Amino acid sequence: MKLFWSPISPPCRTVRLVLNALKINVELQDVDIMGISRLPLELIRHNPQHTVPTLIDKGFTIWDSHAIAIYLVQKYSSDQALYPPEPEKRAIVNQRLHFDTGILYPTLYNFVVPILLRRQKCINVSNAFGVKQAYNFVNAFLEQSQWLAGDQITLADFSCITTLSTMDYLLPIDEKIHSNLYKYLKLWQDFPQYDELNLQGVNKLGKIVQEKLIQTQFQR
Ligand SMILES: N[C@@H](CCC(=O)N[C@@H](CS)C(=O)NCC(=O)O)C(=O)O
Repeated sequence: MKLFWSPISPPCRTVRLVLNALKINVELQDVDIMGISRLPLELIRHNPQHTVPTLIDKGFTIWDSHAIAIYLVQKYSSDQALYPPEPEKRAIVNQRLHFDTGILYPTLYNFVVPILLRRQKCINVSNAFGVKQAYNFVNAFLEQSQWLAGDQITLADFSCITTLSTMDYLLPIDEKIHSNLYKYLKLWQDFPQYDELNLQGVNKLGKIVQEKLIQTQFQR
């Protein structure tokens, strides 16, 4: 099994967390998503969108972190707890997965990409507001339970944590305003290999964003 990935990409870190939770070994191929070196031909050939994460498993190719995560649990896990089969429980997990695709990740993307690729010189107020609004939503999801879709960890958590922790690096979550969310991020710190599989990539992307902001401040 081969994964095209990048440590700075939140959806790639989600897939690494899921692979690790399911104890699946994978060959990793690092892709330069900042566009300095060329994309691997194998990725271009298999995924017309050229995005990471992309997984190739014995000739079967699948991309999009949410689709990959569901595939891995359904194909390789005897325990379906990460993606519970009961319709109501699964519906909640699905809602959170779509929330990540449709709201959380695009909010982070809109915040970061203009700084990384379009020479935006400072943090845009409306993009920062979007991040705070996303924090409000997730804080409300966590009113009833410690994990995002109930009392047990599910794929909903694996998907949203990588986006949320990246946002937290850039706009730190205020314990007084978003206390549930603040506790939720702390909860993850005990997760096996969380630092290696997620936080190292969060720090890497965070530092690149900070350096870009400093560089562009001094450019005309
Ligand atoms: N919804 C997708 C997002 C994938 C995505 O946008 N990946 C970015 C990196 S975070 C990428 O490959 N960007 C390079 C490109 O679009 O060419 C997922 O969850 O996997």
